[in-house]
Amino acid sequence: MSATLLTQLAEAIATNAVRVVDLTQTLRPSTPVIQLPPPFAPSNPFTITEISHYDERGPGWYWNNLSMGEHTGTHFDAPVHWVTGQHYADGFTDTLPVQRFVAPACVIDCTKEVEADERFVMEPSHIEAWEKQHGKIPAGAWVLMRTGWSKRGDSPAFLNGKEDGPHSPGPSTAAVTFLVNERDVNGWGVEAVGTDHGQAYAFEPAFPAHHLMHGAKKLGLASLCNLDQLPPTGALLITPPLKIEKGSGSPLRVLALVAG
Ligand code: 23J
Ligand code: MN
Repeated sequence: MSATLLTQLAEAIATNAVRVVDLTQTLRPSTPVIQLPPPFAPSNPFTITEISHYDERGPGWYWNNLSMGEHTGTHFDAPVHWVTGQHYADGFTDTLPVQRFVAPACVIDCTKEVEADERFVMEPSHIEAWEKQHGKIPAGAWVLMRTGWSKRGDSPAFLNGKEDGPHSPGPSTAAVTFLVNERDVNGWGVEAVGTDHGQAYAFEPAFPAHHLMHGAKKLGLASLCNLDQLPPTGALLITPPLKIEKGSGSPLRVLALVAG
């Protein structure tokens, strides 16, 4: 390993030969939070209150108190988030190997399909079609589902709750099974509020992106944006969650390094 590799990378970032793309939604009180039906316990929204603002409470400094659920806004799902990943001692935000927070990304563009059907289900056939064009998804890569969903911002259309639950896109059980068993991915990332399809409570198993990914110690990313600024292959993601002791996930800043 040569020192010049990192020197060259620093130079490329400084000159914009390698772009740094922000895949993070702004965290604010209007940030949509996943709504679970009763009897399930709700997650708190994001709140921010001033401690001081160059005033009598602190004349020389500005700072805030924060409160939120771990799974708020652009956030990271750790393996222990799901009951299927509960036994992984190295599956918490504070115990995951940090190498897993730096990994390449494959971006599958489902924008057109989701424009036609907001309940689009991504199947193995979509992954196979992508691989025909862009090559095999390498072990240890993130797979990101680009849908354009982030353009809905903080509006009600982002959660898109209906009488039969949220109408939002996501992967089928077969697609998740393929990515876990046949491709050994690092994790699965989406633009919607959660990694699973809006109707995934009715899939078998329920919530396959959570059940199967986390059961195999894979990671999750939700509420991503700016995926339209990424190439199908070649981006490098930087995704360290907060080091919460025994954390199941956390809001985070997601950055992508993109050459050219
Ligand atoms: C808890 C229960 C169900 C779901 C979720 C959380 C998420 O999507 C999440 O943020 O991990 S579907
Ligand atoms: Mn989550």
